[in-house]
Amino acid sequence: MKRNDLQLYFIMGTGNVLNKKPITVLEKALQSGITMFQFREKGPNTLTGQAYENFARECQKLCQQYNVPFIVNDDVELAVKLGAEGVHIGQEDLPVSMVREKIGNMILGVSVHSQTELQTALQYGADYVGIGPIFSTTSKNDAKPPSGTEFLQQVRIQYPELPIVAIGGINCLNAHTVCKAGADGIAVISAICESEDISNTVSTFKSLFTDS
Ligand code: 3NM
Repeated sequence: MKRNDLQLYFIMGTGNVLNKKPITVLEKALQSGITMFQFREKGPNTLTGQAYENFARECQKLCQQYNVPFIVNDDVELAVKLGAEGVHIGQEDLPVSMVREKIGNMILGVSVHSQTELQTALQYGADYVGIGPIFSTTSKNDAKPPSGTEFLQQVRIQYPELPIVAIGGINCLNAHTVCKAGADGIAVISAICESEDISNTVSTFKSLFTDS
């Protein structure tokens, strides 16, 4: 994978979007220049069965039109079935080794919160790691307490070439701190799902990682 693909990593499921059509939000985000997308259909009242798969396919098709990698959260079977570009897993999901075995050389992203988790992820060939929640978030029910940027900074110093994406409570006002701490990019849900002006939000975020 290209490290630059992590610059602005948008994550969305139907549960994250109020008063708008989720697919319209994704299309606007793609038009505006997001660099990676994660399909994350989790939480109460989310789609199941055929509707779940259909929505995933719809999102994938749009990502293909914009040439943006389509990553599936957790659901390895779905990722393989759809021929997604990759899978992202947390620590509650299948072990990293098992996921790597099932997905071959697809992109594998792993959320890590400690050295031990980081070492396991690297041992089994994670292509990138997600570090968070940097700030407090309301988008993940079981999120850990906010960690700040210390661990992120440590990992960057330890592994200068490792693709790292920061996540959790990141918005246009605080994103510069994770950029300074060494992240290759940011992953966001609410900053885009709840934006009144997606195009402006996307360019604000991207300018942090492209201007220096
Ligand atoms: N994972 P928002 S925080 C999906 O810490 C997710 O691993 C996290 O949403 C982690 O941008 C998070 O709205 C939610 O804060 C990110």
